Amino acid sequence: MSDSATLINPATGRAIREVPRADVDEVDEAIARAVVAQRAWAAGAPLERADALRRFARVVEDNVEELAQLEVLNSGHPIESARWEASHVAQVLNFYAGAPERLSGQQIPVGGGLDVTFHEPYGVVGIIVPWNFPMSIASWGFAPALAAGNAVVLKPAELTPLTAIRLGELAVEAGLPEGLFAVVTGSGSVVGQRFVTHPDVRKVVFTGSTEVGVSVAAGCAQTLKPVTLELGGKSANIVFDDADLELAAASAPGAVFDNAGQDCCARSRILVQRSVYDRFLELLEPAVRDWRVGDPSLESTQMGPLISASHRSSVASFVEGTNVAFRGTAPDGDGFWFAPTVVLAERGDRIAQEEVFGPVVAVLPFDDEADGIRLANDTIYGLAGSIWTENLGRAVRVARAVKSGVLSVNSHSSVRYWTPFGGMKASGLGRELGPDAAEHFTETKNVYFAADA
Ligand code: TXE
Repeated sequence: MSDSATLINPATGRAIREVPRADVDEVDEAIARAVVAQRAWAAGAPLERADALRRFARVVEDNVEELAQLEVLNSGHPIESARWEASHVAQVLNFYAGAPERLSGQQIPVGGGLDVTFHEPYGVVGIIVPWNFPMSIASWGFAPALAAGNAVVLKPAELTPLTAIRLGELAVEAGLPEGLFAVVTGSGSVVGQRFVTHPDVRKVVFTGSTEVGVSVAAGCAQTLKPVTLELGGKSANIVFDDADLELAAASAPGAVFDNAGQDCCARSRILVQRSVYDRFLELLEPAVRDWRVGDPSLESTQMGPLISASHRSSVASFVEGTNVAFRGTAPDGDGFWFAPTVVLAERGDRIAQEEVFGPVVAVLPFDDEADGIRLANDTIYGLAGSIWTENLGRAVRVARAVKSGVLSVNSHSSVRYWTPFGGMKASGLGRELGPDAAEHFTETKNVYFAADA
């Protein structure tokens, strides 16, 4: 028998709904149904899978507003961001709806016959999702996994399951076979862990903290189960003295405070060349003070609350004892509010090394190009980063030298569904999205046909 968890609206602190917490037997039942559904799904023509995913995309498009409102309620995302996230899910589905007919193998020259390769689906894929971008991160896994002929069991984060639950219903409404895409709510240590240990889950995709990611990978190693990990970050926003400083400063708050800093790609370290350090801070201050924090249901809001009371305490603990340069504003009262905060940091400080996952940015000076690169690489992470310079040669050199999976020059872009995304070092293993993602949900089979038998 499953028990339930109470969901809280982070903007008000009030309870909104009870959601079941599955036990191991219920997880096993979902996996058993997925095994059956997957066989029929993979046996169908590629066009059938493509059409089904296009229908799923259309149903999501028709329900963007409902999904967005659910995310505002459950996660405190500003409504405009939530609408973008829901539309993004439809776009990801549409993009990978093109994959079933493009999963071509190879024909390799051999003597005495014919040699061909097939991209075989794994079977059932387990996807474990965090609370920061509940819908979009889920779709990065389930869309390409389904396109490649797999079934999916998806575990949303305990705090934010509402949009995932609704996506599971919309999949059935769109005509996807019953059991093919199952959303199983519950705790990480029960549901997530069962994906890791169950022999019929043949691949795991995990997004979350580096600590849990390492334990998921260790568990998957026991059964030689491939795993994709999207983990933490401490990404650098590197501002050189030849940059367009006005533009760099104006865009810096959005690069770290979007989603209240609860973003694995948040540019949570701003590294500024010493010769323009003071000028940059002068320009940054009004941009931070103007960052609009408040009611997430308003279209003018740029940043909502943090996800929970305990996460707010954790974020606050990072700021204690630091040198705060200036702060933005946040509402008082109920809800897990935290004002955008700019800290002047030294190399080696905890605030310059660890992922805060909140609206806190550390600013550090550097001397020259080599020093800037050294500082950018001076954390265990390597997910994203931005480079601000008007010097093309420098942009090329620095982009090649910074050890991050995703970099952006004179902008802060990180995720486009048609380009690869993922981290180096402690930020992860494997890549999601981009042109090859469906193939990552397959195993290559090589078959030799003897012609002279
Ligand atoms: O992550 P967890 P939490 C970082 C961020 C944040 C911290 C904690 O710093 O403050 O992690 O967040 C499931 N086996 N990031 O506690 O615990 C869990 O139920 C299998 C950064 O939410 O890693 C949830 O669905 N699954 C990151 C998911 O794993 C398990 C995004 C993530 O939970 C499990 C999120 C287990 N033993 C957090 N234990 C980013 N950078 O994007 C938990 N889970």
